[in-house]
Amino acid sequence: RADDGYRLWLKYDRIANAAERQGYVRVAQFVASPGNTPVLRAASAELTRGLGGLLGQAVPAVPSAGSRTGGIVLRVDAQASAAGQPLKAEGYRIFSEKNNLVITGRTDRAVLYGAFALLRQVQTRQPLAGLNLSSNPRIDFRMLNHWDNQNGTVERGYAGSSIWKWYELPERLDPRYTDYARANASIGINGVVINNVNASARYLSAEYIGKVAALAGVLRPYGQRVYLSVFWAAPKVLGGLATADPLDPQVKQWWAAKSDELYKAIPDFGGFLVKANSEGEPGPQDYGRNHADGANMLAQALGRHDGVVMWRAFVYKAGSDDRFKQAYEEFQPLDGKFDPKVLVQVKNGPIDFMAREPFHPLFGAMPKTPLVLEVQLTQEYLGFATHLVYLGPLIKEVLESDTYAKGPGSTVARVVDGSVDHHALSAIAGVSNIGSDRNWTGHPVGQANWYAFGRLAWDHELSPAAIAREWTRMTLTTEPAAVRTIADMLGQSRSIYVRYTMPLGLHHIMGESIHYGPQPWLAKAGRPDWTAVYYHKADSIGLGFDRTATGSNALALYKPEVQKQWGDARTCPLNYLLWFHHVPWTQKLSTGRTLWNELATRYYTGADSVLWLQKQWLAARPALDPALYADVAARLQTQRKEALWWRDACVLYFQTFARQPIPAPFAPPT
Ligand code: GCW
Repeated sequence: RADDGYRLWLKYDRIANAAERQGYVRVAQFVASPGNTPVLRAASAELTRGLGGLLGQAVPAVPSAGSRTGGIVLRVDAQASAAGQPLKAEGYRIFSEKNNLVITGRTDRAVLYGAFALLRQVQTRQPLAGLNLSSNPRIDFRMLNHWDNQNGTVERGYAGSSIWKWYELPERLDPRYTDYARANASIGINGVVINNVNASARYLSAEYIGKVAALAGVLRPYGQRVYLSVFWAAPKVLGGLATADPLDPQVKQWWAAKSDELYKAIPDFGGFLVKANSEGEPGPQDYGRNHADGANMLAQALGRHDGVVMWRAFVYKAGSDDRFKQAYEEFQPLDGKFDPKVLVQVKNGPIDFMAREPFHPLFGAMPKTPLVLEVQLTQEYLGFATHLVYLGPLIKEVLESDTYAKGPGSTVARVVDGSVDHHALSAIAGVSNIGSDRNWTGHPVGQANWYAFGRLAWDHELSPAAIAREWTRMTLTTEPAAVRTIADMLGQSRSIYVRYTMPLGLHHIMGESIHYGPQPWLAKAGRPDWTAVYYHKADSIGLGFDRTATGSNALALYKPEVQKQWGDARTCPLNYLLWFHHVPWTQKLSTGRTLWNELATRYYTGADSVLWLQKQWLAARPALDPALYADVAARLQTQRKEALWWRDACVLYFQTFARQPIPAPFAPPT
């Protein structure tokens, strides 16, 4: 049967090789589980289903192993430890005991994660016998943020409409919700913000709280809590109050009552995500208050309930000389002023989810505040669902960036996981790329971005290349040569995209509003920060945004070690060059080419690399499902067409400033 992609990486098709299958059968003859909680029942159901499929024979669930051996035992053990260290609440361990494989952890959720780890082991054809492995999540709140609207559309979504069917809830629970929850659990995601940060107040109405509660009921057995994005002015819109001032007693009272109502319906409700005073959304500044006043009021409204407030730092306004600095200027001075239940959620870069950005200068600059790293999985600036772009390397690049906040090694990952500043809370969020498309993500390889996010959120030490191989084997094929070919495509794909769209540190030169395709010529009065010319600053001398002391001086927001890396145009890594420097067209770069020649070379070789992607995909064809092969092959054709569009638009536009010929061997024949 043709693979329609619906099962994602949770494919439990029978292992073709009989000897290989037999090897697993010997150690996976039954699943013994007390099954006394919904989470444990989910874990044992997944194992019997998964192993049953992979081994091609029933793997029964039993309440306890008794004297049986050769099976899998699920065990919640408050004392569970690994290598002499107590496991974290969600950490698991798998080990052999009396010829059984025990999956253990301190909570039933830990056992659920262990169950998926064991299945992954089989799906990627690793041995089970004698297995001894353990894993703790490094970050506590591993969140998916949906930008889904109440009317079923998804902001910046390219995979159909929202999977949430509000008009059917709470009565009908689409079976898809369960498959969604399984997919999330399999990669360790434990929190879901179900609605867009550009939020409708309606989600806080009694009617919708009932619907959200029904969804929470589906996600709970899979270890996920539900959170809501809230509309700041809800007390006015829903409550009929005259104000939404966070210091107003009636406003406080309204939010406290709303929290009580939410927790009554959803006892494990996770909390609130807030976009305030950003891109036209209302917020505390409308009343002369600051972000901390707003966030703290909500935190206090949560009161005794076990929830948190994630307050977004994605703010910028017209009239600044450099948007790069704005979030820092508004938030950094508030460090130390936030309630302990507040986390500040910061995008990976200072502008907006570009294909490559320097890390956001707030990381490392707010030691008293737990910061959430927000990355975008949906490919708003990365080719929607038509360009093959694997985001593992992008996310890893950010996580590995060294802020030098407390000396070398103070990476963004360690700021976020709380280890640099010893925070009690830690969180990471991915803006979801899924929708109602049969295969969830539109582009089949978009699934890898959902997958990689979860895996890195759990353990930021994992390598994106290993994750790419793992995903490929679970999702596409286990044939070794094809796995290598595809993992190689995935590994290169983001660099290729950068080369033909925004090489050398160019940024924000995409099409207006829709953010699709190139529009480097975009200029307009009023909101220069919504144009392209504001960011690339091309002129007869050169190209790029001077953010050193001779320019906006945004570079000064970083620690001196970072400034040293990026501060000198002669030594700045080329990937970041035009982020920080206005470079003469004729300047010789470390590659030996002038800026103009290097720019043109990158656009041309980048666009031609799509031909390489196509060749690789063709080489893997015999190992792939035909329908899936054809789907990606067709999308690659679109990608090639659009890579040429980017190349020609940008090279020809910048040529009007550089006034130089396109270098050989790329120059079109005359
Ligand atoms: O990247 C921009 C998007 C907006 C989005 C905003 C944000 C949800 O273009 O669509 O709004 O960021 O992150 O708030």
